[in-house]
Amino acid sequence: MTQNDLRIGVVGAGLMGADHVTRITERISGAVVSAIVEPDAARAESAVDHAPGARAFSRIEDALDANALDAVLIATPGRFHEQVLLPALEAELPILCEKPLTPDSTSAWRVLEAEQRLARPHIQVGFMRRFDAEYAELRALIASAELGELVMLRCAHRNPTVPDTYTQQMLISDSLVHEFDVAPWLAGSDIASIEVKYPRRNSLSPERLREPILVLIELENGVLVDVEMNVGVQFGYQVATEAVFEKGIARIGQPSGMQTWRDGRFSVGDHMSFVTRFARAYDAQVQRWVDAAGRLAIDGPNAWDGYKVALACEAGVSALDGGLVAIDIPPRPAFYR
Ligand code: ISE
Repeated sequence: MTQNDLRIGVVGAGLMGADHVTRITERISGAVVSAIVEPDAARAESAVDHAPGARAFSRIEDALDANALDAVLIATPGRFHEQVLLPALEAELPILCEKPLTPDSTSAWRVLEAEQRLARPHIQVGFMRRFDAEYAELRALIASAELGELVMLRCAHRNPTVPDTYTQQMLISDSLVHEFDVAPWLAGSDIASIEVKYPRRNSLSPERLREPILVLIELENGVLVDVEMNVGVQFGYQVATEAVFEKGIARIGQPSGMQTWRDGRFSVGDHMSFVTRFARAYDAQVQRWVDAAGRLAIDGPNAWDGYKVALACEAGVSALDGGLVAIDIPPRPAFYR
């Protein structure tokens, strides 16, 4: 640790929190994990083992009172975000908040109100796909209009399995939440409406889930986005997009691991989890957030983006019951321009 390192408090030491602790300790420059905020003692202890010198706290308030951190990375489940965001904003600390900002638009709005009491935005939301090199390349291609206008995005979002805690609504609020951020970011237009269709159910999925689902997202500029949201594919983790232009097609997210020829077969390595599929994107996201903190700025999706996604999630959850659900986005506060 050097004297100028940003002292990060990681809140939540589950799968993503633990992954961020290792990332910051081993791969991020200019930062150190100085505090772990985690009520589960075993998890906290294991996270501290990977972050030499870090102190464990069970509440964010205690870490703040002890002056144990300069910045906060929130990796708890979304329903606990607001209770960490509000004190962290009050302390005027840089914040990287894993998606979703909060689970619903009313609480997200409260967070926006609290943030607007400060001189500038402090919250960056963890939509890591924006930091994936292929997504960035596709966005540049769309903006260049080299292949004409974008007309459609055809997306596949596939998980091998999901944990027992995963509910039907989480198809939208935990998984599709990423497409609600990244599709408008790629296409340069907000979401106008959402519709959900049900193909034949995967009989191998847990009984509580009616999936896969096919989601149709219409953007304000007329681009139509379809997403196969499929969380029981067993074979691997895939997030792929095909962009259909007026005079060309572009594809990203295809398997890109080792190619093997053996026993009369050709195969390509693929991922089993978002932790490896997006590892480089997570690294880039955290590094850019750390670097931006030094300039008193953020460098990625802000809380207003998080709010718009919260509106889309609400509409998406209601579209699970059938019909097309329109979204009404209020005017963007000047603070976020
Ligand atoms: C998980 O929480 C993520 O954020 C992953 O990116 C997504 O693919 C998965 O479906 C979610 O459960």
